[in-house]
Amino acid sequence: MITNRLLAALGIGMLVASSAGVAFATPFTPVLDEFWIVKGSAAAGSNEIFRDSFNNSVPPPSGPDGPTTYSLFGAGGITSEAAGKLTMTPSLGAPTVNTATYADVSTSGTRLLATNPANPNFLGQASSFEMHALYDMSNLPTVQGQSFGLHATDRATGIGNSGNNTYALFVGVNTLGDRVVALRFLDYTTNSSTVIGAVSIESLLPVADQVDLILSKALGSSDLSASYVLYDINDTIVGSGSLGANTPLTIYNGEDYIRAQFDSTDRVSVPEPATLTLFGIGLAGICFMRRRKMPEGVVAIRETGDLASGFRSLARSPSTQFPARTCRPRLAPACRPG
Ligand SMILES: [Ca+2]
Ligand SMILES: [Ca+2]
Repeated sequence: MITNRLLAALGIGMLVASSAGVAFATPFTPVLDEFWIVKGSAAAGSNEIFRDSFNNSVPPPSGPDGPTTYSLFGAGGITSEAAGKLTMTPSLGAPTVNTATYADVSTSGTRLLATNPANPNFLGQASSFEMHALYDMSNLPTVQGQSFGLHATDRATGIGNSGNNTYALFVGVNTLGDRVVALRFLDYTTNSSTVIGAVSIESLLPVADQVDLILSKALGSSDLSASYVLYDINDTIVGSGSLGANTPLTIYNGEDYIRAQFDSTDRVSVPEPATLTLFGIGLAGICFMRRRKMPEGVVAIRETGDLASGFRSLARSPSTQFPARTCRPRLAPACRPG
């Protein structure tokens, strides 16, 4: 049954979305080249359980597992799939976080993984896995609030199918205006988020063609690892590193499994002072409705893409060489695991 509260929330939400999506003259349109998951380890033998190369011109929610491969958030922000590239326009997505002066608008796709522990696709604590999002570096964020990235979110059956935290590995812009690879922790228990680490990649931008964002987990561990690899046009590694190496990236707190999500966010200005109150009420209503009617794979608080909060206090993670555990997919299919 559609309640008055839902109608009010939806109506104001649409007003916000339509009036807020005009903040930047040139829309931010990040491009995702590939999204894949490998289960297992080099020692135990690995198996690629999922890969979307975005090469059939049918955009998400369709994917390799059929027409409902993904759960979409902000579906309007998925703007095209062509020639092996998924282009997003997050300003056309859904508003998520706001202050008095801005709103973050995002779009995301969450792969609907198997929920049965017996299924080989199940990403439980007992398994080891890597999830990858390979982004094109031609469409980069230019201002704070714009980002593209990879999220790992825990899920639990029996408690509303939601866990208590997410790790977001993304390319964004810091307070100095530098492009960075950053790692953010989202805590749904305290409804807060923290930047764990960020590394500037500004000096590599002239040669970087693609960035592989990787969230992985070792066998039996409760913690994730976050890393990235930058490639040039000849698929030579020009930069790599890890984030949060000195911080336990604990994600299993008794939850059952992990889901992988690609995500992009843009920032739009809040239109009129007179509408701020309605804006807040509308978003609160939407959040409330989402909290109660949250589709699988969608979480109530989200990465803002804003590196300002907590950025001064973050410790730069040591830049370590990332071991080449899987071949770069687009040029070396023969090297793919499994
Ligand atoms: Ca497709
Ligand atoms: Ca957790």
